[in-house]
Amino acid sequence: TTEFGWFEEEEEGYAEKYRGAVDSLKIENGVLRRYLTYFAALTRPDNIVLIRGDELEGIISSLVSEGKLIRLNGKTYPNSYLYRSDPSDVARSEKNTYICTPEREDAGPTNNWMNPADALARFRDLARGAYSGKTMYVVPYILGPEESPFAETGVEITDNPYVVANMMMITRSGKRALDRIGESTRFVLGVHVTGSLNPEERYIMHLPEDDMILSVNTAYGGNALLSKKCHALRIASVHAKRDGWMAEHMMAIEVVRPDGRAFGITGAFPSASGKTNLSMIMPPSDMEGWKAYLVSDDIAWMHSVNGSLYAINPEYGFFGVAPGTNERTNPNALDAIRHDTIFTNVALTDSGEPWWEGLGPRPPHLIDWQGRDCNGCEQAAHPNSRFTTPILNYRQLSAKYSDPRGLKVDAMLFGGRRSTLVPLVREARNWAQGVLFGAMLRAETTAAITGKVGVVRQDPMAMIAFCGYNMADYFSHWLRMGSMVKDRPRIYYVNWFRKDSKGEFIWPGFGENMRVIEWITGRVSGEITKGIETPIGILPEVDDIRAPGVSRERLEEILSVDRDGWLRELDEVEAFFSQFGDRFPVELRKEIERMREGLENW
Ligand code: GTP
Ligand code: SPV
Ligand code: MN
Repeated sequence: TTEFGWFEEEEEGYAEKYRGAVDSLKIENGVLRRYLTYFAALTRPDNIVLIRGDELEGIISSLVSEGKLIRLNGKTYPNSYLYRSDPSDVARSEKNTYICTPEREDAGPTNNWMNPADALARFRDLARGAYSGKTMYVVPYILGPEESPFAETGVEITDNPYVVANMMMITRSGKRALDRIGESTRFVLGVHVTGSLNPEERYIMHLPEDDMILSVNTAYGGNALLSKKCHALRIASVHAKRDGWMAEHMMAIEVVRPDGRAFGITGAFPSASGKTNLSMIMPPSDMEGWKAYLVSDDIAWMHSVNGSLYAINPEYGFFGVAPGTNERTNPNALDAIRHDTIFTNVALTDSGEPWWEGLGPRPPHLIDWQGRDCNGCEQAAHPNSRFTTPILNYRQLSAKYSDPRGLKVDAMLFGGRRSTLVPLVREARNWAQGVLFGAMLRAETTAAITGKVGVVRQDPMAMIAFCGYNMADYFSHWLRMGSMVKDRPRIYYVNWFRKDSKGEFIWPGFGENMRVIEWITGRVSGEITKGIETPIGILPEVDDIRAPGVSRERLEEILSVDRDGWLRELDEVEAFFSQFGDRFPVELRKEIERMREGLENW
């Protein structure tokens, strides 16, 4: 992190007052001490608490006694709690999220942009005195296995104990992180101010050149848990481009077949589109001997090692979508969230248990996510309600999770919600076409982001909201990674979300997705050589997808190519790409032309 010279006179007076408090924390890192002094002088807390690692219990019990956390049924959900966020603050808000670079072009046309100096000025106005009467918490954290050379460190400053509790669950935090930071200046600083929660004055600002994140007037998820989307994706993506690796919005699993052969698979799907569920997949009962172990449910950092690509999970816990989770769709998640879990914005039953749409039969009486009596109300849990659970609670964790090098990646998936057009699965002919698959990712929007639900939007690599720099350069970086890695993973595009004319899902999804993975392992291992070569990639022969629950007719429908539909899709994709002008890579343009020509002659 670069040192900064923006102490203002006004804060300088307060700085004197806080210098002693900061010194008493005995932090050896001089840059961090200066930051803490400055931000304390700006926000003016009553006291400062440095998180060392054993504070979680105390923070939770004080939240409980203040009535901010509700203790759930101790028999069925031991050490678990319900939190209700402000109703105006229930999802990531992309319109308030900014990449702050000196040049607008470096943020690119798909990010909101602000000049770093303006971002700091705005933050100072909104944050001044905002911690008064409160505690300033300092949370040092590590992203990645502690022993990994690929791990990064960060420090989040916040006035919000709910944020601290979540950060302590989803990152490796406390003394071990501070020790790892040592005297290094290479840590990311996040400053979070709960503030008024006024959505009109909400800002989530990223300053990649300073390794700094400033977040104000929100306390929800990815807006406030700054290690997650802000550091591990937006800031890390800038590091990754600079240093030749990949910070991706991907789940990662190790799939082991009955013959003992293991495959590393990563997958990028937009928010609330199936990453966590796929990462926790339970193979269907007739696929005896198939196993899936989790490495990551949301973010993968991938590095080239001896010519292969390896994925680590920067996180230490889940912040997963609750609705839709049940004994059939995701038994492994249900098992993990049965203890030591914070639920946010779910409904509450009369027996003190959490409830959400899709969990099972609706109890006769519920309290909804806003704490109101729910008599016949339409929605009891918020559609973006979530669980925060330590990853060590998860029963099928891969040994690769703690491996400093991570999981070797054999296949990468892209996908998203598309009720029409996009086939169940297709394989890219080569890396460049695979990059085009990712760049062409378009999906129906979900409740994970504030705004309209169900509209198709372009979301390249599921990174539209998370790439910390110009997305055209990001595409070039993907292409470059293809030449850096010799043993390149194969790239696939999947779609679990095709619907029939009645609006029902055609593909059963969840555990059944293992049948698509079975085909992928056959392709990767070279056992399945036949496939249908089409301009949009290689599709499986219908007989090569073993899906007892889906009729042949319906399977054929989701494994076909709608030529005219794809030509229209290409028009829309190209209209999206046109905003990048000359910065858009030539190689990718060639791939588009090849696909278009192929379709025209198809
Ligand atoms: P974020 O955590 O927001 O990044 O989302 P995610 O990508 O992890 O999505 P998640 O796995 O939590 O799934 C979101 C919603 O999609 C849940 O309601 C799931 O039940 C549903 N879902 C996940 N996988 C499938 C599937 O294969 N088929 C269908 N029909 N729904 C699915
Ligand atoms: C997402 O929206 O992509 C999430 C939830 O995973 S949040 O952590 O709020 O970003
Ligand atoms: Mn998720």
